[in-house]
Amino acid sequence: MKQFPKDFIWGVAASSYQIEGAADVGGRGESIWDRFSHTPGKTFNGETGDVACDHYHLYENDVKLMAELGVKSYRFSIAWPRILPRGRGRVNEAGLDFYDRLVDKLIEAGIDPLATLYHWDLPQALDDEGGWLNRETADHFAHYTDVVSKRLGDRIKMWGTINEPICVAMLGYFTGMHAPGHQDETMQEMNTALHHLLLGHGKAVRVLRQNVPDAKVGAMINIYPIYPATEAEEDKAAAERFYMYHNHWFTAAMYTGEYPAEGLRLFGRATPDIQDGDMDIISTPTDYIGLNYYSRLIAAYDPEANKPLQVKIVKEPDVEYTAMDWEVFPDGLHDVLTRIYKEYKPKEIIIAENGCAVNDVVNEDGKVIDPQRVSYIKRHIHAMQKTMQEGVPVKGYYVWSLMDNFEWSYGFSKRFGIIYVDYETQKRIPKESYYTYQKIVKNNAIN
Ligand code: IFM
Repeated sequence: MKQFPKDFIWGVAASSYQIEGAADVGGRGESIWDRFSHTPGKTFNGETGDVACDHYHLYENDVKLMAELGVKSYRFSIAWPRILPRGRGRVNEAGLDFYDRLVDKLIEAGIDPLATLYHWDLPQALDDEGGWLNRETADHFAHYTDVVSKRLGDRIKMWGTINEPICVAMLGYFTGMHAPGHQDETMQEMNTALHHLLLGHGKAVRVLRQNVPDAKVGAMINIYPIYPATEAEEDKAAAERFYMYHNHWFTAAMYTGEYPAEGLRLFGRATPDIQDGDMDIISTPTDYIGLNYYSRLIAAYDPEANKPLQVKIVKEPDVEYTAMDWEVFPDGLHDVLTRIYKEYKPKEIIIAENGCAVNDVVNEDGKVIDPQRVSYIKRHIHAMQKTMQEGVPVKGYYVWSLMDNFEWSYGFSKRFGIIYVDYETQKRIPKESYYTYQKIVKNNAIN
């Protein structure tokens, strides 16, 4: 048995659009994901988050399951259009009331809330004014943060500003796979959206400092270790270029107040409009960095690939993949954590997401046995522990996800939960991985 520190935070994570449902309930406004998922051809089978796990109505039961699991913390996100149906202006009290009830239930159950403010459900009304391409969205985000933190800051002491900005920007403004579905090959939109997201992050940190001085504040970045496909110099350089854009872009901006010079040079005209003072705002000090880790990437130089990165992602044959077709590579967690810590020395790190999709089925006994997920979670916790023993300050670990949910453009076809959800009946069935994690949490140790 390898023990964890007494105050180690074990948690589970989920996000508003992926689980809440109740899309038209309690005065919630339309989000870009409502619009996108209702557009034919955008999601698997045209599935939407209209109902999802109906967590909006079933949250008490879900908190009970978390309490039985024994976790100390629940990372959820707040749906901006529930609070400000048009993104700014009128505040919807019923939306705040929902999170009030949820937070009270969590605290009653001894579970600390960690609220993420932006997990992708931008109010549609703001997208109509340009969304993240519009600099003012960063100010609206700060205002929304003000409203939410004034109401909930007496009980929520851990906040995350934005989740996975690279996904918002790359999938939302370059590949078009996510809302709002833009496909700008020049990458200008992607870089502009990223800059405004980061600006929103910095402004939100400042608001949170004012409203909840005793809170811990950070952002959630999805990180990939990126390895070259071969030892050839051009593959090594391609891997570094991709690493620079996937990881350094954020960590450098947040910790040094500068985007990587190499990135700015490469992107040339497709760089954002950085105004005086922006980088100071973006690098407002935080208390922790949330890192989401799932897999590694292997990169090769490809002169035909989109400029300026010119990178092709290659796959290792004959190794283990998840139902997302993501390689299982626990050592990558160790490698990337070590590198980020060495380069930026964040005060505290939390693994804000880690988990895997499996094609789970309910067996004849009504159980869900998911050995691949059990093994995935255990191997990643081992890798994290090894990194901690080498001196990297990881303070918490959150399984993605509490329960199966709406996996964005994949709809409900990918199951990431440690609790199975029968979407017809809304019945929850804790999987084998739930009981494995329960033991790890209870023992505060892994064997
Ligand atoms: O479901 C997503 C989550 O919303 C953000 N991080 C990755 C998860 C799995 O794809």
